[in-house]
Amino acid sequence: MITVTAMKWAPSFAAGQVRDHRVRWILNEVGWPYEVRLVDAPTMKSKSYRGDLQPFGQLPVLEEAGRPPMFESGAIVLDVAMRAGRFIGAEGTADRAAAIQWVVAGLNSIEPFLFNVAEVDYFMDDEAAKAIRRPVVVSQAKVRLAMLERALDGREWFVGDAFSVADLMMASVLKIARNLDLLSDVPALGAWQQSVLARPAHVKAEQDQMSEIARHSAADMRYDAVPKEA
Ligand SMILES: N[C@@H](CCC(=O)N[C@@H](CS)C(=O)NCC(=O)O)C(=O)O
Repeated sequence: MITVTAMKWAPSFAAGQVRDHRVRWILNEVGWPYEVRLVDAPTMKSKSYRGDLQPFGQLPVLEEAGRPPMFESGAIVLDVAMRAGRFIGAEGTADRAAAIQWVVAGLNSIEPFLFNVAEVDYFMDDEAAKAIRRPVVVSQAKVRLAMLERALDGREWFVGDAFSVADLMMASVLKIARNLDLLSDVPALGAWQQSVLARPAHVKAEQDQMSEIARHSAADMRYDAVPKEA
């Protein structure tokens, strides 16, 4: 049996977007059953978790009997798709290379720009510093999103003529942009994302994560019990 690690609770801006939703999504797409292990902050930050599961004290982690545990949501999505032989093109083909390329582009060339805006909106307290930084990072993110919309060029899928991990990862990454209202200038990209997120495998992944979060509270994360050295 596969186990996916997820947070007991997350703040409302993150509910439905915590990165384990990507792992649940690909597992739902390929039809592999899995269990979810909900963890709190002291567990994630513990020496044993970092030593055995995720060196940075984060999630998701995919655990599976007979295999070493795996971290990094992008790596897990790629690995599951390759092992299932679905949604990633055949081995050695140009479609597989392009699918991998777009997964990495989502994580490496789009997500950091969106995260810069998220950091300002969700984590910066200094209002004066925020007022200076926000327009800069919003503008940079919007330029990137416009480039992405041009690259998609009205196609239904990023690679070939079918849904692939490229679409999964890009639509997942763009959830941050939707939450931050950054998609208004790229309506075609926004509409494309909506259609990909409507896939039942994603809807279930998101709903499952959100309902687990709704059943818990911030106190269940026990942030005050995180070991000092973490
Ligand atoms: N690059 C990693 C990022 C993992 C990550 O940032 N996870 C967040 C949840 S989305 C986390 O564990 N946050 C809790 C923390 O850092 O304490 C991945 O894609 O798996």
